[in-house]
Amino acid sequence: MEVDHQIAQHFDGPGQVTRINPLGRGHINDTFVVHFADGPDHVLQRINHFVFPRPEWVMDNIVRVTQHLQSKVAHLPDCQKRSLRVIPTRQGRTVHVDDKGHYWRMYSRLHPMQSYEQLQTPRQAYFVGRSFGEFQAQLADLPHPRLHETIVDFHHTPRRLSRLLHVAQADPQRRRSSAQREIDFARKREHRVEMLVDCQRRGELPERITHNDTKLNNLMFDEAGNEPLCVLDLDTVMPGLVHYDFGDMIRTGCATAAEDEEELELVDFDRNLFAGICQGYLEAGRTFLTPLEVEHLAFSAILMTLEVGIRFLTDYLEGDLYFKVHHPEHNLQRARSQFELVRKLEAAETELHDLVMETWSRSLSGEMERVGT
Ligand code: GN1
Ligand code: MG
Repeated sequence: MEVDHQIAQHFDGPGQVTRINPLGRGHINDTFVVHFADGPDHVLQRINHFVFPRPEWVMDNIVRVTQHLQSKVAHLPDCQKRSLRVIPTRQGRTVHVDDKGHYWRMYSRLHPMQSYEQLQTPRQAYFVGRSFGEFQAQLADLPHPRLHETIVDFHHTPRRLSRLLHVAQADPQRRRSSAQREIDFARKREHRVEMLVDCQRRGELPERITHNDTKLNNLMFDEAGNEPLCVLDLDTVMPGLVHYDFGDMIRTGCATAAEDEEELELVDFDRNLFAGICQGYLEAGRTFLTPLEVEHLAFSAILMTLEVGIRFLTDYLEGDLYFKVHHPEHNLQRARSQFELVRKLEAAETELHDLVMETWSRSLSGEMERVGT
């Protein structure tokens, strides 16, 4: 997609735009890097308006969250690399709306840094867990009012499943026959999807501010790729359960294969990476997590993996309206790969739960040793 330089010129960047190139691998927004004649590169994004019906709410949240995070890291070295910074338009607004009604925003570019599609070492995994745990801890005292829900019921798994079954019934694209096995896979887990929302309804799990999209590639590591510095993709930072972040971290941070892996025998998770994430997360979460939150962490890895599989499958049946796809079967392939990962996690559920609980008691008694040092 070509972007008119005029769009970038609406923002308060460093002078004349020279080039705009595509960037990143997100499934939702369109992302570009903007080069300027006399200043550092910036990131330009077109917010997916179909996915985020109220882009101005997204930006309200992001401005509050990034300012709060900046205040928390101001004393650290490289503090300007540790949080996103929104670049306003020349009129002082957080978004530019073009003549076609598309919403655009700009960030300063965090450079040079790198993100991962797959982790290599338990030490990296430890840092991933710690980073997202610290992210939750840093936002715990964000002043009122409550953040906007940028996507309503984003992680309401029971509603995600009912929607899948409804779409499967209607079968608008005549794709159901090719996905029957996957639909049955999801339906068979109907009795498990209520667990977290039920606990929350009963007041057993507290609402917190969570990231809600803790995909591994939403974390920027330093140039050497050792230590994460900055959490990206703040569009879904809103009220949620800690499990949404922990679960998605495990789904993407411990996987041995790509999210859309076609060869299902390659799909599994790595126990050492699981242990690393767990240790980092619980160490950061020691100050705020409740015992019941910890109790459900292992399960959340299964639930979040199942949920995203359900979402991919629903989108396949609806004709790929939500996630970007590279071929017509892509969402089905993603769903298959995620459901295979669900199978593997389910088979190890007790073991993973025990590991979480042991790590938690060690972290409470201060017995943590550094991973991989
Ligand atoms: C989307 O934007 P990206 O690619 O980080 C999606 C997540 C999914 C993820 C699956 C707003 O995240 O919920 O888990 O794809 N984001 C939104 O890869 O729906
Ligand atoms: Mg995203």
